[in-house]
Amino acid sequence: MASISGWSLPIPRTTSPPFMSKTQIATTFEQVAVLLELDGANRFKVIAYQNASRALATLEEDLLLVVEENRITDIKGIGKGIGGLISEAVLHGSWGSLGELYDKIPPGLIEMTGIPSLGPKRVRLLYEELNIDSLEKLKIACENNNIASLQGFGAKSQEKYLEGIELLHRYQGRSRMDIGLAYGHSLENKISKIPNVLKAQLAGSARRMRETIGDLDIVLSAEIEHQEKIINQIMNFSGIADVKGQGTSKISLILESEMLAEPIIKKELDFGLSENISERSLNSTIDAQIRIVSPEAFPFTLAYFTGSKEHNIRMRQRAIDKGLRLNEFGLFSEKEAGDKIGMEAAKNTLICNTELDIYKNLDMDWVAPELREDMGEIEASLQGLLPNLIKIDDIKGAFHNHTTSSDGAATLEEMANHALKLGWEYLGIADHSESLNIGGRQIGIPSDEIINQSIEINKLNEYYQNENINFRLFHGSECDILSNGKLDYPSEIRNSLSHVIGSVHALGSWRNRDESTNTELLIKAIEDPTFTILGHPTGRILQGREGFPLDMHSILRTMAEFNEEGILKAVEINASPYRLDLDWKFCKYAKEIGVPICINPDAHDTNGLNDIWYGTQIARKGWLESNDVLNTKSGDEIEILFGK
Ligand code: DGT
Ligand code: CA
Ligand code: ZN
Repeated sequence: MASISGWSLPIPRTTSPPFMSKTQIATTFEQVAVLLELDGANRFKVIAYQNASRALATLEEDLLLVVEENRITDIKGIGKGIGGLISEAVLHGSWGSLGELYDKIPPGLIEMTGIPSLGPKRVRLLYEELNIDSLEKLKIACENNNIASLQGFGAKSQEKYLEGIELLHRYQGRSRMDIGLAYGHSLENKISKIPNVLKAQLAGSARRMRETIGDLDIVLSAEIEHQEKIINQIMNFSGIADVKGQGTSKISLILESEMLAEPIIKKELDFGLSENISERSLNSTIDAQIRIVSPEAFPFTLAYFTGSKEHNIRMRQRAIDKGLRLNEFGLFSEKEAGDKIGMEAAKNTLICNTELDIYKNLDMDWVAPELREDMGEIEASLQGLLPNLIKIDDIKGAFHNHTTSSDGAATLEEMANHALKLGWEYLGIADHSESLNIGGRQIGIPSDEIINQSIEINKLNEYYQNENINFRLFHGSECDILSNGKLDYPSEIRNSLSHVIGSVHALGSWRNRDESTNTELLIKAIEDPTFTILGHPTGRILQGREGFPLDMHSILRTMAEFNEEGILKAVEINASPYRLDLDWKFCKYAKEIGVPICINPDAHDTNGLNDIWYGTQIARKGWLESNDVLNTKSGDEIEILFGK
């Protein structure tokens, strides 16, 4: 969640050790590191807490056992002082003198660190120099041009901060899909295991696979006589930061990362995703609304809270057109219900055992939750024209992935082995191109070194062939689209590769230009004969930064024209949960006009390949079928399409 109204130390919830869990302590230490930096503490002290946090987050052993056996300082990254704190937290549930630090730092400073380009060190400077201790004061200072003159800051920083404040407000209280789903499925899992719970299911935007999730909605069914006991058991779950409300049929909670301590065993999420989550979810919280209903009402309540609101409105209208009324408790005759409302009105509901029955009673096909956005699904359902959505098992490989040759953390071979483990037929390698610099450091592969990667790839491909392994590597490049619309690298190099993913990275000039100039320049890049795939089309980072202005329809139309002539130009759904760019709202259009889509994890390590799952959810949300997606083709088919 983006909104942080000050931090506080966790309070013990159990009556015997361990009073604090690994995740609670790891999260606390992560916060302590930020607080220390805000306090101007010694750099080494800050790093010590960061290291300890990481060490705990990845510790596989039982922490209580480690503490009891006095082995805590044996763990790499944990020294004597911090080791003592850990023992105290685990054995006694207290935190030494950390409370003083928590009290000392103004909450507004913590909130300011939520701005993407503003770290604790700069926040401290702003506080010391200009007494800025809240987002409001920061906004005023930026608007009055008070920051540009500070040493180390400039007019650009002011602009960035203003943008950041706006983003923070817009996303306030929302979580990225990966984090939201991890919480949602964990909670759903835990609730399902409570005795006498008949069904428990995640609803709301999480079930609809939105790219960000406001709050979680969970619907559970149980016979009325068991409901009170079930509520009490939920209230005793670990991982509840706070209780916002508790009634007989609804509880409203704030969850924290302790909720994620147990691995998610849910089948459709069993895609190695939990390994990514632990490092991404530290410090997060999310709200959850849990509703408890009788078994008869369950499908109606589930459908209602799955939404979207817009879809619900259309469904209600459909019911009205058939002389019926639909609410969260039932589907029943309007005439019979008369003035009655809510559960009372639904007393004589048509019996529906599942959501499917609700749609059936309205002469409609069941609509997959992802599609319930009133974007044409009602009409398609009435006409029997809903798409047969792509599934994760349809995916046979991916084209945009990095290795240690640019900014990846895994070698070519490690990446290939992970792809094999996923059951893929191929893996496209697309490291960054020559021009890409980050902070003055060259990230991309220089022109004269790309041949080395080719040799290595050919060698591996020969090996796969000799061993009769149905797997191959495609040697591509994530080639920078320069600010003038030209592609990086000399054309001979691009020509020698199997595929060229054109991506904009130096967003600066693109963000400062108008939509039509950007569109024109991007089209110029797409028109280059070596260009194959448009990578992360807008450059957006969810909850981090907006993409650059672009007429996406026009871009897609240009690509469609090429495809009509048999020249492959595909657009990427970047599957990283930080990006999910192309936005799902454009997928249906791309498909309708005949632009192939590829789902690309943009993996920078082996686990990153698992992100393909998120991209596939977004593809489903965008109405895509297996046939619309390039990575459902076989290795042989891709080879022909790439012409290499
Ligand atoms: P979120 O939480 O902002 O990511 O988005 P949702 O879609 O989960 O929305 P939320 O949590 O406010 O409500 C869950 C569902 O409940 C929503 O998708 C549809 C249903 N709902 C909520 N308010 C209304 C309403 O005023 N009218 C109708 N028809 N449905 C509603
Ligand atoms: Ca919600
Ligand atoms: Zn990129």
